[in-house]
Amino acid sequence: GPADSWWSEAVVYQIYPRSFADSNADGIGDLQGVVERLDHLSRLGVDVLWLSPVHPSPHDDNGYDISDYQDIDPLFGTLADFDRLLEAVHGRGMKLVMDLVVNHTSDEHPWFTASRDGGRQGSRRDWYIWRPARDGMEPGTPGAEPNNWESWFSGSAWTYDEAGGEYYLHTFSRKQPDLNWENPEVRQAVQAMMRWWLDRGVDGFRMDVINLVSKDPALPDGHVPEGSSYGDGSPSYVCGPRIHEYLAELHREVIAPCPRRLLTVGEMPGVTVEEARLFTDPARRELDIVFQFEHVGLDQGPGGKFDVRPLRLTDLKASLGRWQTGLGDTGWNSLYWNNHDQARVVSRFGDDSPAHRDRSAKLLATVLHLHRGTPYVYQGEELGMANAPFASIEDFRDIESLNHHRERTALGVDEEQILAGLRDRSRDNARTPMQWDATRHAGFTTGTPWIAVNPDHVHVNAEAQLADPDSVFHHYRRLIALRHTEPAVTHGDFHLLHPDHEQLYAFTRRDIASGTELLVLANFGGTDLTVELPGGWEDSETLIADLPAPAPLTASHTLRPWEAHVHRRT
Ligand code: TEU
Ligand code: CA
Repeated sequence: GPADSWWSEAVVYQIYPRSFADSNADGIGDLQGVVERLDHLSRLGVDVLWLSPVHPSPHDDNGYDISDYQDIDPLFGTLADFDRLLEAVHGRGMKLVMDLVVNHTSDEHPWFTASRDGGRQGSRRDWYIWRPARDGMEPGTPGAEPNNWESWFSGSAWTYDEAGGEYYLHTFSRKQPDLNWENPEVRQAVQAMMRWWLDRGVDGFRMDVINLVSKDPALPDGHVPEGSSYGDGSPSYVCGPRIHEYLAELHREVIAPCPRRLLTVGEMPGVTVEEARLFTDPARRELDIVFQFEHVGLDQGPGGKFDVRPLRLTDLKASLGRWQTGLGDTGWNSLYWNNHDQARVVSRFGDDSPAHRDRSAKLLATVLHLHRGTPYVYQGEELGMANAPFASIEDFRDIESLNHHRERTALGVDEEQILAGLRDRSRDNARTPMQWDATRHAGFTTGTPWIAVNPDHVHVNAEAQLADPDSVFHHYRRLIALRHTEPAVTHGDFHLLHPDHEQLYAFTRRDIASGTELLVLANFGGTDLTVELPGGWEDSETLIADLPAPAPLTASHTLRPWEAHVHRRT
């Protein structure tokens, strides 16, 4: 089962190369920069590096629009640089997982140009999803799109191509046309490309929006939410009709034949617990782990991701608890707060004010890493990096944010209101440069960074935290080390305590084999909190605490603001 696989005891560190370390002063992070900073990962103790895409790309979506799957973008280096990185990672006893973006390519990928050029007779016409205008409508005119679907990056999900007189589907930007997975040639080309990277020595794949690749070929109109002019196509392609068949095929054709035990992680917006059980059930041989999105959608309203609502702790506990139970005896969870698409968790679920920032960052780490599953640390999270103080729209770079701003502005929405949503939720919050030290551009570059460094780097940076044993960094390091030494962290079952409490996050983990039980207590708030503990924990050992001297446990125990501990009894 999954609890016996190497990755069930592993911690994964995600690098977004553009923002990690720039070795040649062009303002953009690169592979050589990653090589030079591998000590940071070794010190933290992580087992796997997941690298966001580094392939040639027009960078409409920062490399998630790939124009050549089998090369490295000159911005990031060369294939030789990649091989050196892989060797250096392996040399340190770590593994490297690539990002696999195959729901779509760039519109500049030769597969797409071959599909588009020559119109309906194009040589690879059927590699993408082309449709004529809606019946009786003049092609290319407003409302003539084949259906009413909205793109995830605003506007219609269809773009008209004059030459062939048809539209192509793009779930994301118009420069990210969706591949037609119904066509077996497409699937074979993807498989061949994956084998090429495995032959180079990579240890697995994080599969971008992989649960969107199977579309209902009827492509029916979607429901139009109130206040929107577009329909929601997701019921036709989130975990679509052939998704399990496709993933089983990838596993059979590419993953299983590889002599190494690989790691496959499927990024799956909209996936339910029931579907995730199927995807990660080892007996079905589809995927090892999925990234689900339920917990990162709890603090948004019906207006979508920029419709910001406060998080209710009871909702967070109920959601993560349901996933813990749902993937308890079959399947396996990923554990994450952050990645390159999410606002910084200390600003979002914690408190990034000076008084509570470090404590709340540590608490969030403790709570996440003590759940059952494989934890992911996104670059800078281990420093408690926070959201950035974006002053105006000029400070943003992300296509999703810029398109949203343009669309809302055209609808007459107030500028400050749009900016407030972006400041809270823009993906650029995750993409400001890694904060290495207190120097001008945080040690990220000696040139001009492609996106501004967060000014708080003068006190929030890796150099300062390495020197401070009570830092967020060392707290993450201790949590990662605990996972490697305490079997109950990996194998223990999960039991939520006080589910209805609005400020306390508490649970136990019990490992039957070793007879060990862990208790996690976390005060999600800026005030003292007195809690009644279950019996028998008074003499337990404190494994993790965020303060140098936590008070010994008592039946009625007071936690200080944002305080969290882990206890063990046998
Ligand atoms: O993300 C898909 C996804 O589900 C969202 O997180 C999305 O990026 C957006 O935030 C919706 O509001 C993956 C990648 O992680 C993302 O960076 C890419 O932009 C996207 O797919 C397209 O490749
Ligand atoms: Ca560079």
